[in-house]
Amino acid sequence: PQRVFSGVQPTGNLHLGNYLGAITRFVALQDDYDCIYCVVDMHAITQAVSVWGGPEELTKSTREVTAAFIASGIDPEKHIVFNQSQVAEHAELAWVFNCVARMGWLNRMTQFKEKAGKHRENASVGLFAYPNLMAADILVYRATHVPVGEDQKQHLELARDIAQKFNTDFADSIRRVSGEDEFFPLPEPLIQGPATRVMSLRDGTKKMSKSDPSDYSRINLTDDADTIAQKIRKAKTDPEPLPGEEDGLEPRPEAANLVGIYAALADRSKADVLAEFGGAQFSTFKTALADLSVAKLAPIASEMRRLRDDPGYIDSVLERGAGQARDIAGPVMRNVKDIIGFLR
Ligand code: AQP
Repeated sequence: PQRVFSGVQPTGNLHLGNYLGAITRFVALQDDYDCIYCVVDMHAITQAVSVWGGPEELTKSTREVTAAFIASGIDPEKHIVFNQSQVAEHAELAWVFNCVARMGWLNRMTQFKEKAGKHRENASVGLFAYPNLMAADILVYRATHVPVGEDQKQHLELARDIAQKFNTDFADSIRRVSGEDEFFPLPEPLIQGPATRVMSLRDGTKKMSKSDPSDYSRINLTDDADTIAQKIRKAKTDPEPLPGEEDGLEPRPEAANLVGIYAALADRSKADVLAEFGGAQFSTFKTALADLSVAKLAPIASEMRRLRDDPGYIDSVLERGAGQARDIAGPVMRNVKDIIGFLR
């Protein structure tokens, strides 16, 4: 089978957007692909220490994302689950990619602009080079498919550009070393379904995000039933009842978001959800959405709590996964060195 790679940052507040946009897809791909799911702790430190919370918080969040993976149904016995910093090849290949990618390519990345904000001079070099590390994460396993939310699409296109430039720049050497025409595959994004972009509950034009200062903007995977219900009750809406057709959602970002969340959680299409709730008031729809959210998320939260009490188990999963990851990344990186001409 073909290989899938994807990652989630351990930066706290794992939310419904991460769950629907990423983790549920990771789960769904397990039958058809060899999957590598990574807690990308080296990406987490690209932002200010105050954002990722410092050493204790990073360790805790790394275990928490791992617990969320397992609680959501990722099977670490069948697939590889590990944290990025345990496999040195990620950083090694990222350096090579720093020298393949062009400044102009990275200058176009909208996530850097959003995260660096107005004070770009104060952003870390790592935040700027983040997409190069992400390309290395994927390509060090020569992964072909990458399930991500829509916000990561631009980064994935950059990974393809890097793979292509490497393949072209070193074409002769690649043929000599590996006998292939192309060393790196061009990885494809897997972005489908009704919730590829879950928006903030306070503002339907902003994506739901870990770093939003308002906790009411997101549903955290660890929220209890009352908190989930309250956040949905308070979610921003407009005064109109729900439309009967999808077209009617277009000028109404908050309504579109809540319907999209419902559809994704229920594994139904938006049209199907609107066929049921079209004409209903938000109060009615929000009650149904809260009930559905609690039904889907409460078992995950309780399994995460159980796993939290067993950090030894989580750590052993990550250690074993890292060993398996190294077994794949090591030979690829040795080939890369030979292709470039690094003596070893
Ligand atoms: N709102 C979202 N809707 C759908 N998918 C989302 N993802 C994130 N937010 C949404 C997807 O979750 C995966 C892991 O994301 P990440 O933690 O590695 O990084 P991120 O995208 O930076 O997450 P946040 O919550 O948006 O963090 P901050 O606040 O730091 O910007 C990815 O596949 C992503 O697409």
